[in-house]
Amino acid sequence: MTTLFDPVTAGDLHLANRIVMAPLTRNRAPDAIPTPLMAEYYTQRASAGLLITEATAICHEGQGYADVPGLYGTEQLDGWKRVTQAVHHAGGKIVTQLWHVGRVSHVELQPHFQKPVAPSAIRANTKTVLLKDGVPTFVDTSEPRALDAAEIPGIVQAYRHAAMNAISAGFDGVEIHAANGYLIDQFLKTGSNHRTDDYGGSIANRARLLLEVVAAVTDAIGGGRTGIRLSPVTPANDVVDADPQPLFEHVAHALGRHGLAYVHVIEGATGGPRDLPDRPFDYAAFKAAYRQAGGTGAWMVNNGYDLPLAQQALAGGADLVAFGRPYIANPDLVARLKAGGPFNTPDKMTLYGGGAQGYTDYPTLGG
Ligand code: 8OZ
Repeated sequence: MTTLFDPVTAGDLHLANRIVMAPLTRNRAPDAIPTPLMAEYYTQRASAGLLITEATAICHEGQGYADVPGLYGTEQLDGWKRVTQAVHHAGGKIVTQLWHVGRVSHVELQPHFQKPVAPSAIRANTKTVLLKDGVPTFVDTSEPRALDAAEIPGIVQAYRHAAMNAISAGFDGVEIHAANGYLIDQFLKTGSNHRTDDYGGSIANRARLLLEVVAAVTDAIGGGRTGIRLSPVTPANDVVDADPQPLFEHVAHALGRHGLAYVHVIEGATGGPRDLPDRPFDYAAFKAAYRQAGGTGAWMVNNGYDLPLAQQALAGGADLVAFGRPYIANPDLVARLKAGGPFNTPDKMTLYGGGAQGYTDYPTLGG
């Protein structure tokens, strides 16, 4: 029987085990520049088969929260080089998550205080985080403006460029963040996309931006170094689709052709219930659509997993299991899962922003 501790190959990525550190926003990168403390944090967790960095903005317009990192400036890339070198030195593998927040932003975070961009000029009923006198403060997102179709090639180009930057900064690959109500997910779903051009209306049109981004990134760095994160039914950041099953089966089918390293699926509500009675979804049919289309990437599952549920997922055909909250407080999660625990509990007060406290100071087993 396959266990979480067995090695696996995901595209070009040869992973020592099937335990993945999920992307976790921690807001500790002032001026969007990764710090030496971040290098320490990721290195502490390098025994994971794969580390996925916190969501990282591909361009200034893609920024939506205070002190999240970027992948578009020289100093940002120098900061990431320190992270990837330290993780590789510790024997780990690390990909970065390519992020454009779309409408989940605030004018204060945008170039020249401009409106955030979105498929349609519909405000997300959600909060973002600004720093007020250094204190993280939740605020409503700003009213966005609808992107002109002529601007979309520039956005696709920003993803391509960020993917190339990621490789030059030493990452083993990238994960395209197409989940959780950010730009790509806003285009996918009917609640946030009211466009009447080639990027709105039909399923094929709403999936067009996602597939253009996948084509550009895989063309730039290779499908074997590219993963994608999807959340078919999450209500995170106020997204909803009227009929997610055919939408995501279309996406899965189209992804099958791109030779991706992995597909990363958030089951249910991000960080919340796995089963949503008002948003039913057949994940097995979604995966079958991907395999039927020739998709050979690793299938990565996420949301609320513990050891028994993870083993059940592997027995059911998943290849990788991503752990989010457990990785906040357990840098040696692999060893702890192997030992059957115990597990440290994360401190909610130090999740977003701050320094070493609640970040790099969680103890390992026996130390
Ligand atoms: C928590 C806080 C801010 C951003 C996501 C990037 O949900 C995030 C995020 C999570 O994907």
